[in-house]
Amino acid sequence: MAQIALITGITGQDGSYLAEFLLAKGYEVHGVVRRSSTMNRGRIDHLQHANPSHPETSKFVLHYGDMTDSGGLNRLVKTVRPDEIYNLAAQSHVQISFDQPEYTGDADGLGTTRLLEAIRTMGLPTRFYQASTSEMFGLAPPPQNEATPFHPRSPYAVAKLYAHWMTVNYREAHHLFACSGILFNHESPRRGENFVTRKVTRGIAQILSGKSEKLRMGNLDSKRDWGHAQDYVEAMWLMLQQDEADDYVIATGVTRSVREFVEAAFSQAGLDWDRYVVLDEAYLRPSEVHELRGDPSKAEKKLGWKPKTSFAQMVHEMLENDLKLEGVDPAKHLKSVRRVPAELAAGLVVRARGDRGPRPPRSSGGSSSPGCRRHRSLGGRSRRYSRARSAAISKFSQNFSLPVSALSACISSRSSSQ
Ligand code: NAP
Ligand code: G4F
Repeated sequence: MAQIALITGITGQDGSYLAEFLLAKGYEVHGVVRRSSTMNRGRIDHLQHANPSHPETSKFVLHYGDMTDSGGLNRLVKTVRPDEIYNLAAQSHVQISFDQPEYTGDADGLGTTRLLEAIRTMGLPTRFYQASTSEMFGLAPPPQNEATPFHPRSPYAVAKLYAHWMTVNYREAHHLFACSGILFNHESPRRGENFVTRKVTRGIAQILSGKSEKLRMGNLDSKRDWGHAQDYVEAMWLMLQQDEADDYVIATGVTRSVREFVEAAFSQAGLDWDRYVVLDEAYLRPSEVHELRGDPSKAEKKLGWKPKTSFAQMVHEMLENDLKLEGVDPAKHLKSVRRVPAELAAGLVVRARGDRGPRPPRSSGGSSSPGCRRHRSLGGRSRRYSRARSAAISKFSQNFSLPVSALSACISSRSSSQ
């Protein structure tokens, strides 16, 4: 018999990818949707079309519900009797949580308790996944892992921290199979339009289509560890397939500033970001999370999980999608991005900056990564090759969306250490 999963937040970025992932694994997927005056199912329409909507036979069934309504959630858990619940529903925007602190606490915090309590009181063997967040670390210095103390900086992060500890408590007190996935930022073409990455890629598309001239942004100095949402939903599933419930950090291990994201995206579109981006104080937050960089080594070791998509590929995919949505031909504007394993791209940045993250495995030649080996050979040549070297750096920088300065530093440090 097919495994049954219940996903709250199925209309969101992660919910839609997770539903695809579980359907492909043969699951019967049930999703919770909110009533709204306009249909809000663009991310899952294709799944509904592919699965005829007769609840008796369909592998994909949607139910109305809301995280603030315990009666409805109880009924759902009772009727669906899921093997696994993925609790992804949340008011997930950090800045908006400062305007709606009580609602955010209700939906994101108490909503989790309502689900846990439904499982407990019905005595079901349901496995539970809680969508926790790196925002819970807040001011704690990077790298952040499962043992890092929390210091939340927004009503959103405080609500999520409450939900995290409730998940841990139901595991310890009531022996539920309940896991908390502490996921760092993950993006995709399905990312909500008011999160920074999507705002940038949409902004570029609108500039290229002539719809707008400027992109108004907040703090460009904060740093985030950005991965691809499609890679991250696999980690959620893996957590629920283990022998024991536990909590895991899911991240790439590489951090970049918002400015670096902006530079990379504008550069892929052949634009100089300086000409278009302007500061708008409306996007500054009352309290900011300055730097997030996750250490995913526990997930790597215990779940066998690793990110698959490189930063440059992710940015490219998002730009391609948004250009098409604006009627702009990506082939005319986007630089191609070479496919490169995420670890390699990450390793290059780590080495270039010399101060962060897990090192890629050493090769017998003592070099840190194939990428750096390639550069060492360039860097070791005589001065008359310097022009060719600069050209190579520039090309490499464009292909992988890495800053030229960082690559140069990588090469210089490799050369001087030889
Ligand atoms: P998202 O795109 O904002 O999706 C949020 C989902 O929650 C939507 O389906 C939304 O429904 C639903 N929702 C919101 N309030 C609800 C309520 N009161 N009752 C029922 N459903 C409600 O978020 P995401 O990026 O997919 O993230 C998924 C989860 O992971 C969230 O809990 C988020 O906080 C957490 N998380 C995300 C990241 C990240 O970088 N993406 C990182 C760490 C943790 P509507 O479509 O009707 O609005
Ligand atoms: O894209 P953001 O809004 O994401 P944030 O605040 O990191 O939260 C996201 O990731 C969390 C995981 O760590 C999730 F839990 C959460 O649900 C959400 O998915 O902002 C990223 C950074 C911030 O430092 C912000 O101040 O970008 C900065 N920023 C600068 N200008 C901006 C803007 N953020 C937004 N949304 N809009 C701007 O114009």
